[in-house]
Amino acid sequence: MLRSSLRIRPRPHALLSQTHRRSLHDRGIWGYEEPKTYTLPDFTPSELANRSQNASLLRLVESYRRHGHRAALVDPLDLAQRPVVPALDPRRYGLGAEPERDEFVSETLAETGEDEGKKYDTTGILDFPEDGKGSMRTMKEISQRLAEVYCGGVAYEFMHMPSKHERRFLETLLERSHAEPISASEQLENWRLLARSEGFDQWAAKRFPNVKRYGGEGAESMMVAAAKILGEATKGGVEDVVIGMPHRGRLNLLTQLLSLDMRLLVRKMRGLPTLPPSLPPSQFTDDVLSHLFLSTRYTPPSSSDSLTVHLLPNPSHLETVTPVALGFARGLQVPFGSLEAQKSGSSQPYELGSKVLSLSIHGDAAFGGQGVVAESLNLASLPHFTCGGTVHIVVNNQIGYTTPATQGRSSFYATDLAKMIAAPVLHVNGDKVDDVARAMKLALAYQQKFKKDVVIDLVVYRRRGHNELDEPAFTSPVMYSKIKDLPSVAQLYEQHLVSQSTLSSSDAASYRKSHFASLDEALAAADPEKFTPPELEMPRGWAEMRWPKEGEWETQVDTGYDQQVLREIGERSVQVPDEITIHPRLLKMHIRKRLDSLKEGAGIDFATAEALAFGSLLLEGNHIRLCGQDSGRGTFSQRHAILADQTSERVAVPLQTLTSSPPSSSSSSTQPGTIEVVNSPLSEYAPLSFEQGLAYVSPKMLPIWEAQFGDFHNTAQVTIDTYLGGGETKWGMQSALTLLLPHGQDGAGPEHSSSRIERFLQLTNEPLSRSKPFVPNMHLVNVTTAAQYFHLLRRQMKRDYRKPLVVFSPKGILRLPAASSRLAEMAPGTTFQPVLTEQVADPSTVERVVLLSGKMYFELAKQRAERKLDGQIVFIRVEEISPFPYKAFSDALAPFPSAKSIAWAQDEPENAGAYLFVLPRLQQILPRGLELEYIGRDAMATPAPGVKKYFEEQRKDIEERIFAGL
Ligand SMILES: Cc1ncc(C[n+]2csc(CCOP(=O)(O)OP(=O)(O)O)c2C)c(N)n1
Repeated sequence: MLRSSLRIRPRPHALLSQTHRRSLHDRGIWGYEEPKTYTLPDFTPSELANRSQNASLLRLVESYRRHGHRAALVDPLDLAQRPVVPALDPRRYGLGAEPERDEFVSETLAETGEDEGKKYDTTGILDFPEDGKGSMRTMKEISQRLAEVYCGGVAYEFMHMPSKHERRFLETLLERSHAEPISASEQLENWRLLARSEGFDQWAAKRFPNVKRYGGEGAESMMVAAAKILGEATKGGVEDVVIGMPHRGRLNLLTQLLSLDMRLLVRKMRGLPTLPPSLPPSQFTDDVLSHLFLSTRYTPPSSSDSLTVHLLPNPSHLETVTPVALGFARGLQVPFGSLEAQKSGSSQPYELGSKVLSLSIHGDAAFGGQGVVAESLNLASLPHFTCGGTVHIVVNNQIGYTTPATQGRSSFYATDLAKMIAAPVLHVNGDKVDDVARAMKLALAYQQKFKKDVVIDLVVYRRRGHNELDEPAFTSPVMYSKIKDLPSVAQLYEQHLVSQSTLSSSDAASYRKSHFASLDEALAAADPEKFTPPELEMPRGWAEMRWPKEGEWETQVDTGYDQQVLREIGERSVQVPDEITIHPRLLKMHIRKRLDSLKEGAGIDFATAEALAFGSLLLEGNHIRLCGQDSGRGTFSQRHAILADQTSERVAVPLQTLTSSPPSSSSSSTQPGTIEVVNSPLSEYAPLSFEQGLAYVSPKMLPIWEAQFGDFHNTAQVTIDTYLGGGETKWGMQSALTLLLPHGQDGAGPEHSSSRIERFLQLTNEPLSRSKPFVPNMHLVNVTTAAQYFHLLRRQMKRDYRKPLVVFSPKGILRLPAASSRLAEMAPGTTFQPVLTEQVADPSTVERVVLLSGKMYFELAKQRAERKLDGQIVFIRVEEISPFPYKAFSDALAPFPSAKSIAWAQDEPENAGAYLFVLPRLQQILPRGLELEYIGRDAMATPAPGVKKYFEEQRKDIEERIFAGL
């Protein structure tokens, strides 16, 4: 029965209005995705009347929708006792004899004891397939239909969703389509996929018995699930699918569904590299078998359309790839998809999630156990993070390594976490292949309609141990005795197709045989004599980039910019739109100050320098995304990149106007890029990883992630280690990801004083010896002037290669006049300087040279003046700590051969900061006969003392030691 097409406009749902409320960014702000409202046909008056007349029947039906999943047959092992679900007993609703509570068992429908002929009007309550019988149905028919739909091979959890429209969309769709026939050709294709996946694992076990590959055996239906999503996505006009997935079945998916060259896989299995020989092992160390990745075109069987699949590289750390893939999926769309849509003159606004699909595959133990999953789910509908809905597939083999689900999570279902974003969850029995395909179709239909996340709990099992060399029966004997006797899903499906004459046993056998032979052929073809790994595919502009040469880092690029245009950029960065009335104090402390400094061409502070760098980069066609907690205003109230109207809270990002109307003084013909300024949720791991994903999309993208205070980056340590630090060498993927980590001792205590410079220094690939040439994996800087910051940001995009940059960024000197710069220091011909030294009238009077880094310089310079020691002691600042600027340092030291002592000063403890890194390096360039003295805090268990008294005592001590004896 069809529902009326009457359209009602619902009042905005509480969640949606909350979204409006919590979003500082509104319409017109680049990257802002407006929350949508949906209307679906309401019930007709006669349907409404019947719903109230047959309220008991309605309660029964609603109970199935709410509780049916608990009685469904979704576990192929059927290990857990399915509970008796009294809520599914019609008698509880007066629809039969008196309830006998213990009697009801959900899978065998209870006799109602009622007159079997009695019929109920199901109008507006339950849909039946078109069978000509109309809406009057017996309780038996009704119960049977409900049990078929809600307690079969797919179980649905959707009644927790706050939107009535979304619930009704799903309910209508699943009730109509739950038994939709699957065509014989699709069934055959699905069987071939299962057979290939199973065959691949058997082949690998035979040919490479000692290689751990985390096979897909027991979870082969993941292949069907993925293929169905890709097939439906292709039909729906999706152009790119971004996949983040872990180890399990990854190789099966890569080689048996996607077109990863089997010869690459064989090389990996033989322990050989798969990166091309043009990337030398001195720089590119490659990665393990289970981290293979690809970008490829995919054409579904019997389709002429295709799409691009990006299966992203992953580290072993489970779920780290999840937010990275989300960032990649958004990056393809904002700005690139949106800009393409604008260019093509499309009248339709670009809708996230329609052309690019995010597909996230998880293990059951990791999904519930890894906190980053919760962080990532939290990004799903946030205005500047959403990528238009992710389809999640939890490959639920009911065990994590050796840990059974009962010890791995507190929740009932492996997927319960997804309810935090009220996503619908479909639990599917992995052994029921047709149900898997139907569930995936439904999931994609939901994502495409609402552009929101949906979760598939694909319940399967793991036929072998965690890896192929493990014995699972050591720890899970009952589970594994059951699995031992279970035919594989490929075998079960084969039997099913043979029984319905879709497939013959002989055809099945010959398909398997020829598949095995084709794998052997690939093995032979992968002979290192015959096969060399091809060059990496470089999508979206990366081909314009190159690999830097060893030692090239020492040459600085001209990062200066036309001063007149910079002035205009600066003015535009504080131009308030007419419709916005900002806070009056901002006018004085921020806008006027900035305008004055621009006019004078001096006193440019850090925030202004940053705005100038951003604006100039935009005008050169780069896209910028600045993301961090409270980054719009800036933790230190220094940035004010987002201005809020004092009455409506509407906001403006003044720099954004450069995109549509460049300054009049700019003669550049380049189409300016976009800027997205994002206040992130209060987490680091997922947002930083998200920016890392974005950074991989294009070399035109400058994603900047900012920590509230530097210390907090360490909750995202996994991504820093495995992507930022090691990504390029493992996968040959460059990125310009830039971290701003406010750093500095100012008495704020153990956790607001340090960005753990020492840890980043340990992450660099910098050799200990100066004479060993290398290509740095990242740049680590601690800048002390606004101009230096300007040049650094620009350097990120001015080179024809990309490198991650970590800025131990200033806090206390953001507005310090001594740290400000002249506009002329940013003019054409100027560059970043890795070392800053001081001009001394007569270098021969200098007795002591103190090398240091960061804001401490300004305090010491002040002290020196007060102590009247100018000319006796000189400070040399290292601005780029790694790669260590040997040459610039030697040049800076050269004028002071008569100095009697050289010290390294730092306000961090001895075991922290840059000391242990610079020591062996400075020793290579110090003037003969001089030892490097250490002046700083003693080694400590924390980065800074917790109380002011100690802090001051230590500060004073350092100061005294620096000037002692002069
Ligand atoms: C962050 C992290 N912790 C621990 C591990 C070690 N480990 C590898 S696989 C695995 C079990 C994963 O179980 P599940 O998520 O269910 O996936 P499955 O292997 O069962 O498919 C563990 C604990 C890891 N890889 N990453």
